[in-house]
Amino acid sequence: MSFEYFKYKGVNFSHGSYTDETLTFAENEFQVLDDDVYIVTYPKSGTNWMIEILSLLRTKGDPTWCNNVPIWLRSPWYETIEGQSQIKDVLCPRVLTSHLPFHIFAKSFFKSKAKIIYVMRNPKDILVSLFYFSKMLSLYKDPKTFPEFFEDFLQGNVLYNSWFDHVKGWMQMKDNSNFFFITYEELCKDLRNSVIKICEFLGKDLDDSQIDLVVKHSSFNVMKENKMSNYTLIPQDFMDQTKGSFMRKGITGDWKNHFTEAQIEHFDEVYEENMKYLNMSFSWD
Ligand code: PPS
Repeated sequence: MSFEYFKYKGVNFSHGSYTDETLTFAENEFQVLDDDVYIVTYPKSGTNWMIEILSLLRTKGDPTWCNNVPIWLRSPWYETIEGQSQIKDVLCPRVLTSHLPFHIFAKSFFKSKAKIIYVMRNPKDILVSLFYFSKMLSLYKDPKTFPEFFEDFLQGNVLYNSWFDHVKGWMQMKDNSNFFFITYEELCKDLRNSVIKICEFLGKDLDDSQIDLVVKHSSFNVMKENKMSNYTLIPQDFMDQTKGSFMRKGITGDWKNHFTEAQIEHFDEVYEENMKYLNMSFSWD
């Protein structure tokens, strides 16, 4: 079973977890607090990895909280039906999550001192990760074939619309002091150094051994075994674990195992066309 999509301000959402009311609330009425931290991402960019890292930073590397409380309760998606009912129980200072594009993010954020950590990932790897995840999660339309999904992704005909628009929208914030962006690729390449940079942005003071613990407990293998973080607790009719695994591969460059030469060429053309005015380069360029 998969839910139908509807549009809110031009963006695709799924009836499974969103309504016009929750989105209107998220955009216009939700009260951001000055000490909030938001993890903002396009889907499959490393959202949950960042939740795990920030959860471990809160406990200075002690994994007890991560091992006992589901990841979605530690840092709910504030725009979803479930997330909005869970927020009241979130520990302060709150760490909340969102996939919302820039133009419909909480208006109150822009008058606050709250912080955003924006995680980006090579869109080719996002496409592959999202293809497999869409087969499992009822929130997403079941992708028929890889070539069809490939086109849908490039045209933004997916949940939360186009990766290109998401990134271009949020990059308007890139020079703001309360906005920090990091890539999935950086996390993979040097997790320890990435954790140190995140601590600096958040003003967190952890010693070397505490940082080591954060790195250890947020590794792919540890998260994959942690049922509070690997999404195996989600009911089958919402996330069908027989069709895949949320903690799928956790690597960079898996697109090379999926794209044909023609798809690489087509993707690169669309990428160039969409990103040429951004004046930024990324490790995957
Ligand atoms: S979601 O559904 O949008 O919230 O997904 P998101 O958490 O953004 O991204 C899921 C992908 O991140 C990978 N992942 C990790 N990679 C490396 N290390 C760690 N610790 C980690 N945790 C999650 C996860 O495996 C998904 O990527 P793929 O490529 O599908 O494996």
